[in-house]
Amino acid sequence: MADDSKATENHNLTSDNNLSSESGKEVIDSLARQVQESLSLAKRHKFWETQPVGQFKDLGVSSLPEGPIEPPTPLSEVKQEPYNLPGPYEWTTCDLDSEDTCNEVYVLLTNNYVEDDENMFRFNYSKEFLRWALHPPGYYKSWHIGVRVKTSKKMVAFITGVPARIRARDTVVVMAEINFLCVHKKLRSKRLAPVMIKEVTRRVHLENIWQAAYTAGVVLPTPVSTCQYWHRSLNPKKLIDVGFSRLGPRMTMSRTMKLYKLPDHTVTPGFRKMEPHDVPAVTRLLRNYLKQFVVAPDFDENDVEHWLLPKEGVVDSYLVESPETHEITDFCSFYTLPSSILGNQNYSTLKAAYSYYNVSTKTPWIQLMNDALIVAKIKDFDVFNALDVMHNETFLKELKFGPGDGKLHYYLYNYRINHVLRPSELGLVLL
Ligand code: MYA
Repeated sequence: MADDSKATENHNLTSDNNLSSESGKEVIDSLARQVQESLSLAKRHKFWETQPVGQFKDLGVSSLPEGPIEPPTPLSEVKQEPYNLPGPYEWTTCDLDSEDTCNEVYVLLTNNYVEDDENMFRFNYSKEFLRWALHPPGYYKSWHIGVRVKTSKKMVAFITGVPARIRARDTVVVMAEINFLCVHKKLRSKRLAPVMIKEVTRRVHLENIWQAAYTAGVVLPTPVSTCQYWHRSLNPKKLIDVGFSRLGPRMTMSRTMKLYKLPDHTVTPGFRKMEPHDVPAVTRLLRNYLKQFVVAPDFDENDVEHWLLPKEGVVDSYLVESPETHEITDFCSFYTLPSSILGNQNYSTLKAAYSYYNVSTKTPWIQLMNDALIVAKIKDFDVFNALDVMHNETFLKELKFGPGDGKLHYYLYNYRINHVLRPSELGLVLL
């Protein structure tokens, strides 16, 4: 946007100038045009400009109606054949239940998925996690899409969708949650990503679904909200040793370790692990809590069973059962997402817990989430991460989380929300 206004300034400058000769004016006009073009080109999104997503030029234009940007096309008009890939590559539908396929996906992501800005850490989703993330109720295998080299069959790219009911204000919309877009490092910048996005879109359309939700670290047209990660050290010595955090000014290692020390046991009476028989009560608690956010999942009992029942090494959930009434009053959960530590002599993995869905009705937020930190510490996590979504801001600073440097942008495909949302208006966490 800043570039555009600069270009306009340049243009005005030339047309207001009293130039003596017409040819001089033409030269300057053409120069101005070139400057304008190059400045706006730098900000152009050749692919995203063609897609039904909020465009930067429409930011703040609240006269456009909220809801779908374009209507569904008749299913018979949806392209029946896959998009063309460049010659050496072919599509493959991935069966994550197959140990071999799951392993191929795991290896691709482990070596090529998201890194931090300084390339010190790379997400290392486990195979169990991938199976969980990609097999929710009603999933479509056809939405788990790989790209292979035709000759060697090596998997070199991946993208996935899973179905979800997501509420935007008063409307529940069936959407695809798109995740795990990855192109092998050696094949970057060849415009493979747009083909993959078009192909997953086509396969989503074939199921008569026309909207999607996704998050990314990069700015694209146009975020519905921009959130920030906060980090709570659980093992500060390791975090400092591997360069994840730095020793604060006037801090020694022993003072830092003391600062982040946590009790050995949780403190809330009735705090315990969630069990299968808790699914109905947790669903009620969570549905009631999520009502207040502008964008949030519409979870039913099947969703809660899948996404929130504890799964070893994947997702942990705890709740507070009132010792007197046996009512379930509070809930907290986190998922396990380690990162590979790139090029460190002493450590290869950072064990990170990511705050998932939390609800406080009786236990104060700080006490509830401190208990979550205590169980994460007991389970040997090095760091507990949380976005500033939902009510998380009420405990982040007090519980000694520090702000991270990266931003996470939330997007909706083919769905317009008129105002950019504050993170606290978001009730959605994507993996
Ligand atoms: S976010 C995680 C993304 N993955 C990584 O960051 C892993 C490491 N990076 C890579 O593997 C590659 O750099 C990727 C791009 C694959 C990301 N989301 O092929 P290219 C646009 C959307 O030459 P490459 C996640 O998984 C870019 O702006 N678009 O680039 C959610 C440019 O378009 P334009 C992205 O670097 C994914 C074009 O791609 C992203 O080789 C949600 C360049 O293509 C990104 N993260 O490959 C996907 N990064 O010219 C959208 C770059 O217009 C889903 N680009 O600027 C949309 C909904 C679809 C379903 C709809 C159903 C109705």
